[in-house]
Amino acid sequence: MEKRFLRIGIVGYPTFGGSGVVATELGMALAEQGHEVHFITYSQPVRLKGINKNIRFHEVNVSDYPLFVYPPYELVLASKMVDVVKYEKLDVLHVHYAIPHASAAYMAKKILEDEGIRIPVVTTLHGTDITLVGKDDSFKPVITFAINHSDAVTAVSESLKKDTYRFFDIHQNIEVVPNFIEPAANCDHWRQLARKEFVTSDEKMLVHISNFRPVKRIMDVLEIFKAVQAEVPSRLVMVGDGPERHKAEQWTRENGLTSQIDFVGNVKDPQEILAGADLFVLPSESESFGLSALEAMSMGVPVISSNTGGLPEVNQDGVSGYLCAVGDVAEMARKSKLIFEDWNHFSSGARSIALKFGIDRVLNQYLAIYYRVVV
Ligand code: GMT
Repeated sequence: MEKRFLRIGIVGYPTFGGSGVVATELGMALAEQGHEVHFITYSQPVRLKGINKNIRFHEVNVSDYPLFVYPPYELVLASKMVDVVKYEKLDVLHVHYAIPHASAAYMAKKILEDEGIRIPVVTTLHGTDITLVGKDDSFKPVITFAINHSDAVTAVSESLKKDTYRFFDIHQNIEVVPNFIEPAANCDHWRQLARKEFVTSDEKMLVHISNFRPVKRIMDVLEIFKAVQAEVPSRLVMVGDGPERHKAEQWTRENGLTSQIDFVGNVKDPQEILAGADLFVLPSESESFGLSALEAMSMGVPVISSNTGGLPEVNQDGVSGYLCAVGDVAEMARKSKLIFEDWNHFSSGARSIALKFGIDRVLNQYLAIYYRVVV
């Protein structure tokens, strides 16, 4: 049977975080294939680029009223979903990150049901919605309910799927649909440009990208770099922003490393920087997938990471880099140097693993789920 083009609502965080990046890249790829995509969120997604007549953006505006100590975003979001589903005649809502998107979608679905409109909801779990925030008891009943009442549930790794069953009372089937990348083109050109900006020809370039939250252990990144640069001429580029940035910058000054560590803030297209890197460093406390590591690998950049959560499903020990125990900074520094000694092996290993996470396969997996729930 010929599959028709769908009208898909995508709800997510419009920020630099992995879940927002995945939601946006997925929406853009679906639109490219001819589906009509409606992004519903509080601001224009940062990764949204180019012009495509199949893409619409619906902003969720929460008005300020003195009574609202906590503005009711979830309610306004649910109302916006009702409006967009009804008037844009959506076939399916795909919500990324359980909190509060899955519960808002449930409410929208019930309101629409009262009006005789059926809208299936697909929920994608990304990580901290389960591993950090979701298992907080104050969220638990709502998240459990919203997951159990979604029409389909996906998780970005086997590890996250297991965690979800472990932390919540879920009687829904969870399908693993991994994160993906658009294979990078013209890496050599970008590599030259990035290296010219950040390093000299005899220096190694290390890169870390994150939201600088405690879970990312950015102080470990700095300690690893301190040990590496004592033996190998090198520089570190810290991409992103967040609560631990100030502490990290202070540490850098106190350790006399300001001329070797650059804090560049949030960057719209991190692959332009990654292209120049010799090593990507991700020592997280917990990581459901590690999209930034995959982005690095797609540029042929080896990864030194912790062995937590979904990271072993992305970074393969001895092939695309090395995995070490959380907090074992000395071992991560030692293995970083091993990677430099056999860089071509790790670079091509990284690139070939990344190719297995190409967007096409994942797009088909999501589309199969949409067609199944749309009926
Ligand atoms: O990295 C973050 O903390 C942001 C967070 C998010 O929701 O944007 O990332 C989570 O989702 C990403 C996309 O699926 C995953 O690649 C990250 O591993 C995951 N973060 C954590 O589990 C800490």
